[in-house]
Amino acid sequence: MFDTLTDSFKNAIGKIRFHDDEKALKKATAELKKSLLKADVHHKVVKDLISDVERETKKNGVGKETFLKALQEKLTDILTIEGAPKGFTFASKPPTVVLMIGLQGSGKTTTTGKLAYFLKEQKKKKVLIIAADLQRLAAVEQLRQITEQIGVDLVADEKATPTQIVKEGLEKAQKELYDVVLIDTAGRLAIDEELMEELAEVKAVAKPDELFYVADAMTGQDAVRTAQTFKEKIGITGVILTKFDGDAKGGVALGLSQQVGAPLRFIGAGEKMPDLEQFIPDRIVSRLMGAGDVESLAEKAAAAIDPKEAKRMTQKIKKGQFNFNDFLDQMEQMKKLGSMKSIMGMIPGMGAMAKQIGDMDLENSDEIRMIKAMVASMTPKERENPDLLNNTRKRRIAQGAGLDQMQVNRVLKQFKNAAKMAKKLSGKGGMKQMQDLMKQMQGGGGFPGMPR
Ligand SMILES: Nc1nc2c(ncn2[C@@H]2O[C@H](COP(=O)(O)OP(=O)(O)O)[C@@H](O)[C@H]2O)c(=O)[nH]1
Ligand SMILES: [Mg+2]
Repeated sequence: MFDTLTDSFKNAIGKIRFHDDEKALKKATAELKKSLLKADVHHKVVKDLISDVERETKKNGVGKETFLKALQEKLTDILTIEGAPKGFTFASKPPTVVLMIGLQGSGKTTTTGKLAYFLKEQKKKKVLIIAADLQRLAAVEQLRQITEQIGVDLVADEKATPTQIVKEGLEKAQKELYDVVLIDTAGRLAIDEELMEELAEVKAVAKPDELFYVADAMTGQDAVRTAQTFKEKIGITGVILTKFDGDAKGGVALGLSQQVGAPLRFIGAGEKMPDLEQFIPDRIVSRLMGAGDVESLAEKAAAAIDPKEAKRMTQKIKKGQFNFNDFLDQMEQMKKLGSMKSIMGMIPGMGAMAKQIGDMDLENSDEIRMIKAMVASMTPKERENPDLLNNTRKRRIAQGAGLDQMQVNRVLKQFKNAAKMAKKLSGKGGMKQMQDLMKQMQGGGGFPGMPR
């Protein structure tokens, strides 16, 4: 995420020389301007940003430090709407009611699921979803599948009207003490009066604490314009930008809050449930300036990883007892953190590696699939103790997994090496070794286990 933008900032920063004069500053801002426009940031936002950064830098004496400070301040300024909450905030009296609105196909239903997943897994909340899109029969079915997958309750009734189902859902939420209620609504291909009336009625009944406008990032500046219209006609408290993974440029995210006058609150970057990230201005600025976003990463990890379990695992690794069952458990935990690329992007200095990894899919890489097939063909004892695997057993496993014996040998060797490496890293001086390893990987050579 934000690759193009981060690169633009890095380039511009690199253009400021140590013996600084206004010429160097001009060169840097010209570079920044060019690349921001190329990334699709709105021209007014760019003009405003450049002139403010120039003025502030000059005021404090031209130099790399002053330039960076001015840029950081201005970016935070652009992304921040005064008085707007940082991250998701809960109503003082539960349930917190959230209305999801937007055009058809923008990603409302998917994002409703993602948001529910985020609130359940990261915030440990009891979440109820109301299906108030009764335009299309398939819409309710889609939501039913999503809620089953993530284990969240759903209120739906194909024969009710949107306001009826919302009333019914809210009553249930009151009675059964839900923390959050998310309401998925119908969209249209374009803005029309009938839709606006329906949404206004639903809004009157739901009395939402949050009104999220869901916008498709791939529609560029159109996303901004429709958000403006919905803000005028219905009123919104925030925007969620979806399909950010398909928008290579990413500049819309930078100008959106200022242009719409409502904060960008979340970004969706993928079709899976964990692919939703909070948009918190200072953290995003930190990432744009190449400093990573350790806070978000720590939050995600803390929510996904059970500390007791983590301790048990570390002990096993230290004793060299890491086995196939542990491996599968770890894979499950990793999945909750989201895509590998988004995780890497949050670690300072790892942006370049994130790019290399591309969209490596933890679940579906060839290696992982082979290991899963092999584990499925093992007896419980073999899963617990990889050392049991002699040639006879390996042959049986290869057959069961539909692999040849060379493949099985290769995977076993990799697994043992990985366990050895983990044991080493968990000991003293492990962090330093880890850094060396990362450096090696960044200097070409690829990432071990990466699909070729
Ligand atoms: N790649 C990608 N696809 C998404 C994202 N969000 C939604 N989609 C896809 O966009 C399509 C429309 O989404 P849906 O939630 O049904 O839109 P709705 O009509 O607004 O409810 C579906 O195929 C989703 O899988 C995203 O962040 N990234
Ligand atoms: Mg929908």
